[in-house]
Amino acid sequence: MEASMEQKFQEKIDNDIRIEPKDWMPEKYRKTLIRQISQHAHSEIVGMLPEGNWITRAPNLRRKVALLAKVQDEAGHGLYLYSACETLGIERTELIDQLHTGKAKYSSIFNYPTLTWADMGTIGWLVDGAAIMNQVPLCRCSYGPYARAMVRVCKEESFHQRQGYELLLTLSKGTPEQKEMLQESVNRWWWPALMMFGPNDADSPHTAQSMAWKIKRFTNDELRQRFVDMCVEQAEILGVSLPDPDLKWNEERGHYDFGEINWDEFWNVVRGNGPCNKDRINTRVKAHENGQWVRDAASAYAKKQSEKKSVSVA
Ligand code: FAQ
Repeated sequence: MEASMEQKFQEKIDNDIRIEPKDWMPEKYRKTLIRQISQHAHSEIVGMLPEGNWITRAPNLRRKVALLAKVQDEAGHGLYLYSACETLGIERTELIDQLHTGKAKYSSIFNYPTLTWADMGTIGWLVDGAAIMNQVPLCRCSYGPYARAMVRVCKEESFHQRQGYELLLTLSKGTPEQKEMLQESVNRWWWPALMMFGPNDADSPHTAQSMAWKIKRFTNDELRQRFVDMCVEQAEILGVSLPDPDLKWNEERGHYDFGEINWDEFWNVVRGNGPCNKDRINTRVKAHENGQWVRDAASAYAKKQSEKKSVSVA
């Protein structure tokens, strides 16, 4: 019985028919989606922190408004993604608890500090750039609610990427100090941005199955390569160098070769020992606790409204 259900399920996937919440799905498919979508949601929410840190220090009103809007957008992305995840039969409180207790991962990139104003541009260019490269294919993910959530997320991320690039372009035409700040920032963020795509395919335990289920449409290495190819040209326009002596065009492959990623650093950050892991989680937990009264007030209000409605219906 289970085997034939699984066969039909795979046939739907192979024919690009979306899986919806009430459809039968293998337990492992459901678990994989909960894992990926919740990690993605957590990344959006924790991802607000490095940039939120600079809102009060933006150099002018235009930059402040743009940064504020971007950080707000990330909160929105987290909310759509938590909602998509809840359609798989898990409560949001449980997901948040997994984040706060360190059971659930979030993207390694948000465990690095934002030390200068240029980091606001570099995050837009490289971090949002990597996020888009990874997320556009997710608009074609086999699970309907995730795929649909990603359409809006990608549109907003693409705006974020452009605001970051425009910020950097301004710095690139500025004073020698501004140019130096730009280069120093790119030097710090380049390698962590490449790590966002996850381990090399040979060391990625989930890629093969997620590709067969069309949750992922490209492997980690394929997307990382596309990202490198795209960035080289954009770096030239900015007049910055990318901190990799092995980066060079490979005529035969039709791609840029690049150096080996420091995987020890990656796993160290993923396991909780990066420069900001503890700070990020502590800040999240504190924000959650401080927001308890808002959740209580919203539930009390919703309860009152539904009581009023049931009285008027009776
Ligand atoms: N960081 O076998 P794989 C953003 C874990 S959103 C931490 O390759 P998979 C927006 C992985 O979870 C950025 N952990 O796994 C923004 C797994 O551990 P597990 C987030 C990582 O799932 C911009 C283990 O390693 N985007 O930036 C990382 O097939 C600016 C083995 O890995 C998404 O979440 C990592 N970088 O592929 C916000 C997109 N990489 O779960 C604010 C959706 C891997 O077994 C400002 N997610 N791991 O314990 C995906 O596409 C996939 O989940 C991958 C990983 C590609 C991230």
